[in-house]
Amino acid sequence: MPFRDVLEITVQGGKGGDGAMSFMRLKYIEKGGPDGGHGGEGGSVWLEAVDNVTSLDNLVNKRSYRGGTGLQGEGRQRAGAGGDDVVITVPVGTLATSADTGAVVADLVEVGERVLVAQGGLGGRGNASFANARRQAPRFYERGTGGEKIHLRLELRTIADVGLVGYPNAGKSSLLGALSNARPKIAEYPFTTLSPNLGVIERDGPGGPERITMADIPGIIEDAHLGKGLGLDFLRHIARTRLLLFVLDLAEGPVATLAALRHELEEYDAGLLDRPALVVLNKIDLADPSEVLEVADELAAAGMPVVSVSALEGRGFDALVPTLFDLLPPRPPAVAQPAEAEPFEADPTRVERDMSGSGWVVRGRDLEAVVARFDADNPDAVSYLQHHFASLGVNKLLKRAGAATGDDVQIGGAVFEYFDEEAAENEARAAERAEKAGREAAERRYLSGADDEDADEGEADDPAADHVSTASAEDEGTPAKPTN
Ligand SMILES: Nc1nc2c(ncn2[C@@H]2O[C@H](COP(=O)(O)OP(=O)(O)OP(=O)(O)O)[C@@H](O)[C@H]2O)c(=O)[nH]1
Ligand SMILES: [Mg+2]
Repeated sequence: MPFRDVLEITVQGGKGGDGAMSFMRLKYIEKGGPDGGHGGEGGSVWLEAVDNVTSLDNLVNKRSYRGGTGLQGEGRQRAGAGGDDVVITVPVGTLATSADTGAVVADLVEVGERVLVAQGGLGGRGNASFANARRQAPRFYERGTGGEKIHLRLELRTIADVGLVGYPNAGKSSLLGALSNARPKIAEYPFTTLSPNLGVIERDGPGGPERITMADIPGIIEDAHLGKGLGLDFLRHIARTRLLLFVLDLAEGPVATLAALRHELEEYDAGLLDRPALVVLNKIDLADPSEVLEVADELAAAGMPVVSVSALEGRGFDALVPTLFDLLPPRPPAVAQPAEAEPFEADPTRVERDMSGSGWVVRGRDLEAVVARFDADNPDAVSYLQHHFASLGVNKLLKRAGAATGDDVQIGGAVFEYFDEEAAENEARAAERAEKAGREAAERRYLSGADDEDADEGEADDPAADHVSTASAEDEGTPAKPTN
């Protein structure tokens, strides 16, 4: 099976449970109070870094993950159970980015690290939460919300202290095998190594054992930066190491090879050339010492320390190992790399004409999210929603746009009927004034002995305080479905 180090998956949090609608039932008490509990939260999806897998191969067959669904709340104020979380294990060194925006979601550099990648939905509130002095028996509940969904690009980037960079067959695997505990495959043909191998080099230091991890990266060839050979994939792994070790075969034009390797790195990421590096001139057992010295001198012109070795015979390691420890820059402090917050785009509430041209559509993420959580066919829920409309300034916006009482107003998936409270109040006030004037006139007539005609009762009834009321079944049928 080919080695997978890049893969896309879809993760989604579970839906939150709906709140419950329930009323207490007690012996001898006919109507108990509302006691519906909250819905459970939806389960979330996490990524966790482990070190017992070295590729993304085991994710190949399952590309979609979803957290468990939260259960609905119950009577007696009992909350519904939360949905189960899902934990996806990935090799340490996995970088997760949004496949859509490229934003970093998780950079798992330590074993055991866990990052939330898709939050489960919220549970809805039960009807008990909506009771207050005015609304003692709310016959509605809040719905749970859907879980977060994201399309992730997972990329495995080997994390090692030292990265071995060289042409195929230069002896990189031989060197790793001779210096460390790793036992990579070694053979006399090129491209023996097809996926990165990791090894640990240990030595006794004054404060106990000191360790360096070394990655044997598949051979780089000319135009690797353009994707040639195993190219690009492995340049990525090299980019995650702190010290570069160029491995050159003494018999294969090492000076030109070094220049070519550096060129490939530079083309991929120019910053790589600024990284601490050293040169290992390998296979010295196949040449005479004078030739080795001459070539080593030539290589030194590049400005990096040069160590001559024979990976096969273990020669030169006395100089190589201390040089590695000396050159390795200190590990940067482990800073949890926070996911780059995606810019939060404001989605203000706004009013537009609907498609028919006679009604209105009110848009806005916050407003639509609130409406989606309630049953717009339920009068109790609608009267609750009206408070939100007022606080979000929906009524003012509609009025300014020119809405008139009776107009259809679509918000998310629900249709309401606009009621212009101010106009109604003005009308009522005018009627009151007219009534008062009539009464006074009648009184004057009475005092002056004129006809005692009844004063007009007027229509001073306080209009419903509702700003927007649902299209009721009598006049409109059930609220229309959204038009979009
Ligand atoms: N004589 C001699 N042969 C060596 C030495 N180092 C490696 N070799 C041989 O060179 C060949 C390639 O060695 P590998 O370690 O597989 O080379 P590599 O750089 O890992 O090659 P790829 O994985 O193909 O990129 C093998 O036949 C090794 O035995 C050395 O110091 N002296
Ligand atoms: Mg190899």
